[in-house]
Amino acid sequence: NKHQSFILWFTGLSASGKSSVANAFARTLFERGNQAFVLDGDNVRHGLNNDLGFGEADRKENIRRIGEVSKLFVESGQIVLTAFISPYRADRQIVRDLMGEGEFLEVYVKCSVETCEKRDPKGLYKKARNAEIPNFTGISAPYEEPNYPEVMLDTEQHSIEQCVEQLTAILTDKGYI
Ligand code: GGZ
Repeated sequence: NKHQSFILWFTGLSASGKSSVANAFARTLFERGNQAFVLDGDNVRHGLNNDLGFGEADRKENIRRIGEVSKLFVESGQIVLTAFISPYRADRQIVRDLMGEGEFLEVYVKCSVETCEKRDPKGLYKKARNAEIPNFTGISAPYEEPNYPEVMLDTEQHSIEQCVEQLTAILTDKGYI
């Protein structure tokens, strides 16, 4: 393979399926004998970044730190899967620029606000509509779609399993796995 270690940077709305696809794909990688590690809100926002909120500046800092930590993991030989909304193009570009050529793959987990709001697994969209949560992505804060993601997965049209199959096929085709 061309690349032993790299970042798969999942981006998309809350409830789009980023963590589900990332975790399912990490299991696939593990079964194939690859070293993979998932960074998401559960292990980063509750720990390293528990001083950060959801204003624009804090989201930028959230992504900056996640980028730096991911780079360290890549240096240690892992395939890193990150699952954060990362709503700003410029912030994702900063992480891309931090990495070597071909070491950053942007995975756009595409799903409309309408569908994410229908799923609403944690009731956050409802709270955002009631203004109980300010700056909620897709409702009262922006989400900037990637212009040229390396991979696009549509969780509105496809199941998590189908998305994992697509991702496996694309990364195999590109020579990453
Ligand atoms: C968006 C929020 C917000 C606001 C809390 N806006 O579905 P979840 O719950 O588990 O994922 C969301 C998570 C977003 O954190 P990220 O670190 O991925 O965001 S970013 O990359 O923009 O920094 C959601 C919850 O935190 N959450 N408040 N206002 N999502």
